[in-house]
Amino acid sequence: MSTSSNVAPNDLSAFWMPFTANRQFKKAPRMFVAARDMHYTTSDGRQVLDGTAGLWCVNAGHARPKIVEAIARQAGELDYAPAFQMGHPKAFELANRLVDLAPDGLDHVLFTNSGSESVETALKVALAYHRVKGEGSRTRLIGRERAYHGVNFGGISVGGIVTNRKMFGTLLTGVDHMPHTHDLAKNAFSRGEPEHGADLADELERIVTLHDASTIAAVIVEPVAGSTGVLIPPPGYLKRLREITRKHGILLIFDEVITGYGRLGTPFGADYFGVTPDIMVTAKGLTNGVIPMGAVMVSAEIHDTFMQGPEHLIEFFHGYTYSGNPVASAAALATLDTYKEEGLLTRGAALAKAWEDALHSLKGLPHVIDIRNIGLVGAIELEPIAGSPTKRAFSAFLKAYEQGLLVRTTGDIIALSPPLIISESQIGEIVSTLSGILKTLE
Ligand code: PXG
Repeated sequence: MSTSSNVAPNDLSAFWMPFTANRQFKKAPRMFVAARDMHYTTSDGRQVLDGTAGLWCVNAGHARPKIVEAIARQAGELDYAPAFQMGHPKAFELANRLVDLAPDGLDHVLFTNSGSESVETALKVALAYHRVKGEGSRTRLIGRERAYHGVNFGGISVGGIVTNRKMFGTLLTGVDHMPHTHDLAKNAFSRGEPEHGADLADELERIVTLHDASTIAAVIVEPVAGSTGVLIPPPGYLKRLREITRKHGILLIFDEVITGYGRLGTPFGADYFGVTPDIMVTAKGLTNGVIPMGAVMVSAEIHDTFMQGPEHLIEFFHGYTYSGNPVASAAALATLDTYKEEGLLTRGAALAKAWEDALHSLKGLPHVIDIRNIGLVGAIELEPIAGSPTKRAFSAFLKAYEQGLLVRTTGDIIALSPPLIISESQIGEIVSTLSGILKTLE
């Protein structure tokens, strides 16, 4: 029996952990018991520098007082209000704040509880929008190879990561995929946007020609693909997708679950690339990761299309028990305040050059076949061990953890995305720890 005073319980079997090598973990558990600013504390009392903002979400750093206080206050004042047919002020206030922050043209917000739910919400809005408009033949959804759009059925259908798809049957029908833009042969060790590959956007024209535009509802892409190993689009690629979708009456959805809330040094990826989608999917940094919440921003054109017919009728049959939950809304408002007060949504731009130079100093170390960076995102791609893909990067992850640094790995790629409060000396610390590890990797 474990009690609440047990910081490191020894019976770990009941919790089937997500996206984790469960047996490996439970033999040698890695437990965090506290966190503040840039650091976690482990159950054995060590400090670990957070090189990943948790899972790309703790953009303002850990245990920020304003957010902690807002959650406590809200839970004591109005803990829950029904999400359907009732309201509470903070959800409306938050929606207005998000519309102000989002690129011009995204004027309405639907709330969810995660990135995965935000993706499903966006895909359903897109399908229903065309149907309400009288273009119900537009049912196809176009994603991209290597894309990550969460783990629900719509998201894995438009997603392009085979391990996340192959176990789960036939998925959604009527989905097609564009090629990804990752090209090591041409673009290895690019700083920022890689030079080659903008023409890959024209693959969308080929898909439109194959299926006909009248059958296609939406195209969904991550402005920068994160989970799959930080794949940065070539200059002009996203603009071209915007032109093609607009020309054919297809909605463009940006999945900004990772690129949103300052990760690239701009509030959203849309701002960084100067391309505004019709729908923007967000989560993670919205509440600094503290309380689950997502937000989907849509254009006035989409929203207004639904607002017709008798006024007592529900316009869109979708939503969650916790859409716009009061405590989550309070957490998000305090998070946005923190971002604003500390200039965090643009701090990544000021640090980007130092970050880029630090990461690229690892070029030439053993096994390093590519280094990529944009804003405060980085990736170091390693040559896989022959016959044992992922093992080399995973052992780098384990060594980093032992040496007081948290990184993420996907395949044989080490991904980095520190909280936006990181100092230049902490950037140096990340790189020097990794440098030592890369020199000793098998
Ligand atoms: N879209 C994108 C682009 C994401 O990156 C999701 C949707 C799903 O969000 P939820 O909240 O349902 O997990 C994500 C999530 C990693 C990592 O280390 C990335 C994510 C989640 C966990 C780990 O790359 N992205």
